Parts: sequence; C-alpha cells; structure tokens
Amino acid sequence: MGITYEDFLDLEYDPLDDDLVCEFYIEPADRMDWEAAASRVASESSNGTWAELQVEGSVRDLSATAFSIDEEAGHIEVAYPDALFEPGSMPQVLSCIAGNIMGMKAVDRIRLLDCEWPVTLVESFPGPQYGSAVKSEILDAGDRPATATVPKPKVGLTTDQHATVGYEAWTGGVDLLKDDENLTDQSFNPFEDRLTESLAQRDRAEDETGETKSYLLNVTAPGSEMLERVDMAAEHGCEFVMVDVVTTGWAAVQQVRERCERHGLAIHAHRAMHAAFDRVPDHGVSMRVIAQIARLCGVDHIHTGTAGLGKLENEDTEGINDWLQGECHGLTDVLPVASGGLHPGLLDQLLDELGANIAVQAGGGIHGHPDGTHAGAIAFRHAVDAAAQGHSVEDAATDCPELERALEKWGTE
Ligand code: CAP
Ligand code: MG
Repeated sequence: MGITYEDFLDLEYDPLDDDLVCEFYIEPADRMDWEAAASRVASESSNGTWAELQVEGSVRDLSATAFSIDEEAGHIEVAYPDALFEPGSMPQVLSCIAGNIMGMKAVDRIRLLDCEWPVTLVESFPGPQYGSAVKSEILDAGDRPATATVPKPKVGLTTDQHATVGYEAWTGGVDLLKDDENLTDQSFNPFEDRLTESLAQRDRAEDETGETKSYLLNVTAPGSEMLERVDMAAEHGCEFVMVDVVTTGWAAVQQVRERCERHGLAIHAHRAMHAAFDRVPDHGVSMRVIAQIARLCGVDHIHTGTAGLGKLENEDTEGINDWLQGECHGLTDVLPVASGGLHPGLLDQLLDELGANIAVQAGGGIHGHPDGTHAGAIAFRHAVDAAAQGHSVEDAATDCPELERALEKWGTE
C-alpha cells in the first residue's frame, strides 16, 4: 500500500512538543467532505500529492497530520513534524505551510490563521535584537510611545526639502523620521544624499532639543545593493534601517537581519503589500502570522495597524500586538507601530486600545497641520504625552495652541 490522502488525517493525534501546529480556515470545494479537504491540506503542505505513492523507509515521518476539524467555525488544525523544516529558513517554512495549498482546488477558500511555533524551530531563528527596548536603549521615549513621522508627499520632495521636513518634525518633538515605503533611491532624492543631509539635520535637532533623535532610512533594494545600503547607513551613524519586508521577501529580510547584527542596527519593518495576503478575511495569510514571521526573522518594529482608527483596514491590532509582546520561547519582543491616517485627535483612543508600549506614526496628521510640520509635530507629541498619562486630547489642548488647531481641523474621529 502506498501513501494516500487518508494517511494525512488522524483525529486522535496528539501533537508532539516539537511539532509546528497551524490553524487554518477552510471552505471545502463542492463534493469534498471536511475530512477529505483537511487531509489534502496536510498532504500538499508536507510530502503528499494527488497520486498514491509507493515509497519505502522513513519518508512517512515527514508527513503532516490534520488532527482537528471544527466544521461550524470552518477551522482545522494541522501538525507538522520538526524534521520537515530546514532550521532557520523562513522561505522553506512558508513553502510548506503557506505554499501550494493556497491554490488547491480541494478548497474554495483557505486562510492560515495562526501558528504555534515549537521551541526547536524558534531557536533556529535570530529574533529581534532590541524589540521594544529601542524606546530606552536607542531613543528617549521611556514609558510613552515612540513617535515617528513620514514626510508627505510620499515621493517627490527634493533631498533638501525632505531633510528640512525632518528637522522641523524632530524639533517639534518627534523621535523618528521615517522614509516612505516607495522612497528608496530615485533621481529627485538620491539615497546617499538623503542619508547624509537628513543625519546632518538630525544632529542639529539633537543639539537644539537635547533629546535623542533617529532616522528610519529605507534601505529596500534588489540583491546585494540592500546590504550595501545597510553598511552605508551604519557608516554614517544611523541606529535603524527600514525595510519593506513583504515586497522584499523573507530571505532578504533574514540577510538584512544578519548584516544589522554586525552593526548593531535595529530594523523597522514596513508591511506594504501585506493586504494582498490578509485583507480578504476568508483567504490568504493572516496579519497575525505575517507578524509572527517578522518577529522570528528578527525585525524590531512592525506596523500592525491602528485598532480600527485611521484610514486603513485592520485585522485585530490588539491581538497581534499581544502576540508580538508575549512570550515565545525566549524571543525578544517587537515594538508594534500604529500608522495610517492617524492625527492628534485619535491618540487618546488609540492608547486606550493599545497601551503605551508602541510607536505611533503620522504623515498627513503632522504635515497637514494648518500651520505646517513644526506645529503639527508639537501637537502630535503633546497629544501622545498627555494620552500616555491618561488625559484626553481635549484636556491636553487647553495648554497647547498647536493641538487646539489640530483638533479644530480634524476633530477627534
Ligand atoms: C502613513 C503611511 C504608512 C501607512 C502604512 C502612508 O501615512 O506612511 O505607509 O501607515 O500602513 O503612506 O499611508 P499617513 P500600515 O499618516 O499620512 O496615513 O501601517 O497599516 O501598514
Ligand atoms: Mg507610507
């Protein structure tokens, strides 16, 4: 007898400590019962295929097992043996648990919802170097959220305009200047010029404010160019680099993590394109799992949304943040970044939802202030400080005219 789909289903199976357990949402295709669909998911994502295979030896030890089916919720659980995975290779892990199965005809819909990562696999990844400790080890943010801003328009500012916006934001009270996700090395604002001019303004702002300021420089680039940009960032005195982790790909993120360790650089992860995987709620890969992958690969910050406030669709920001900051076999935590349509009028609600151990980021909500970037940064920082101490933004506005103007413009919704 060869290996068939049925061999991948065992509803009595009790996962081993070093199994990777994945929870999926599935909708079986027409004429496919739940057991048949679940066993096909386990088979195609480990070592089975559509045809019965005649093989000898220990090959069965690498098969996954679908061990739980909840038809009402549409959830199944699959346990993967440790030996199926190449230690420390995120691309290989994802080619199993989020690979061919995403397109298989046995299911009309399939979404990887959550993973329980075993200690063996976790220990094969580096995890973050700093995580939320960046707030005190690199920045002066202490118990309040770290604050960041991204110059707007996203692209098109000259290098000089970009660095000037940075100076105004830093001196207004923002900790971090961030590049936008689609700003890398274009002719209107070349990478190296931007790096040197922005850091010169950063140094000026630090002298004037007496606070530590830093720059999230977008090093996203193809091939070895990205590592050269990491080296350049370190040589010029950056403390962070920023990477578009989804468009770049996890193998490249792992390379950057290795290189950043050499320089002691922290990694800010922007997640542009994540919604291609996680926006449709019954298919793809959840943001929760994308965030887990990012933590294992070793980013220090990752965008996780704004708890339903702001301009973008969000998946359970609070639950994702709890995972990123919870225990996972000794991995360092990650500082979640709330961003996307934020303005000062939302900050007390945001902190009520997410607490203060986050970074808050605003583009339009700072540069769109009626009195410009500097005033916008003052308003934003004042609102963050007040919200972190449990005050409403309205109360905080009574002694901050810049915040009052921001609330007049944008309100509190
Ligand atoms: C924010 C932002 C970020 C988004 C990404 C933007 O600008 O720079 O890229 O926050 O979303 O370009 O939209 P605004 P997410 O403050 O002007 O909205 O954090 O959800 O990945
Ligand atoms: Mg952006």
